[in-house]
Amino acid sequence: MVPQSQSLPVVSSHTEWDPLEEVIVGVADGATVPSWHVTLKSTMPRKHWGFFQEHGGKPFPQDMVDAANRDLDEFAHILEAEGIRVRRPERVSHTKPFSTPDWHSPGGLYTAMPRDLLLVVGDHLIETPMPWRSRYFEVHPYRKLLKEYFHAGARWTSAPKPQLTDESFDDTWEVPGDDEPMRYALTEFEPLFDAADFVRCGRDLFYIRSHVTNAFGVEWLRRHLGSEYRIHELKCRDTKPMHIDTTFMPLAPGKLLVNPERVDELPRMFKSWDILRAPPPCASDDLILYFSGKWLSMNILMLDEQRLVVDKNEHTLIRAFKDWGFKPITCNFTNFYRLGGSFHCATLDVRRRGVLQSYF
Ligand code: DAV
Repeated sequence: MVPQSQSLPVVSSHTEWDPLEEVIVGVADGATVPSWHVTLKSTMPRKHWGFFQEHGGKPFPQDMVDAANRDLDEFAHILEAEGIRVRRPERVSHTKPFSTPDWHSPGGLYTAMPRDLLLVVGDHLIETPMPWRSRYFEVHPYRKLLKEYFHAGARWTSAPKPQLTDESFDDTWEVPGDDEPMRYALTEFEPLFDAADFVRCGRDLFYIRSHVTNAFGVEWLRRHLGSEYRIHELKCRDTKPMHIDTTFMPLAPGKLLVNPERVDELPRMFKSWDILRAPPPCASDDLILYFSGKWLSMNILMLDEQRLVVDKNEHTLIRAFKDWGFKPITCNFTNFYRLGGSFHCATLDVRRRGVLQSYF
């Protein structure tokens, strides 16, 4: 039996698919080009390296921000029409420079992707130790909401604040050749991870090692969550991994969406699950994606075990979802894609109706 929402803590979400009740949707306002660093070199498309090198610290053009905000507002209205409470962070500029005793950043990034910096596991609400220096203060526009959730009873923690000195990064990192083993741009100097490298299936969490998540960070999370949870690594084929949610997306109990270009083998525990291979993305080659590839198509948001939000232009995937028995709801999101994410990245599911259980 699923409990009544009245008895749920204000922050409570165990899976990617339990019925969604409350969600934070990001805003594009104030989006700023992050400054060049080895953590960008290791993750950003090579054809856009020059863009970051040239424009770091400058705001993105206003028309691009406005168009992304139009997509976000359409998305927020769709969620509200489906009966979900939508919350938005504060709209701030990210162009202010900042420093620590060890380094300087000419600006921040954006408030567009709550998925990257906040992790909800059950009733734990965790601010994650992100390795991009430009993102050091990114949680501030969410703090008003976080304090409200705390006052309403949420358990709120922040992982150890990273120092992000040069010791945290392998400055000699180069794109590995075809036969070379994977190397990561992060060292093991301190715990580092982006929340978006993790997905939740009740007592089991899955993650990828990436250029924004090191082993020390995973160990910190494992110990923080304790013996109620099991954390499993997913091996993926990707030379510039950053975030699991364009590679591996659990959709419902027994249903897993995978990126066929990146996933060769799955943990044995998925043997009895339906493995749904995402069809090729439909985005046009003319679409300039500074931060990512086209597999943002897979970055959908489940509203429950059937309803999901998917980009209106991803015709092949929409058809596939229907064939697989889901109820896709379409939304224009191509303008938002340009900031490097889609529906899953742009949201944080604060509360989903459900209880902690094992699906394996
Ligand atoms: O190109 O698949 C997506 C990053 C989503 N936050 C990619 C990276």
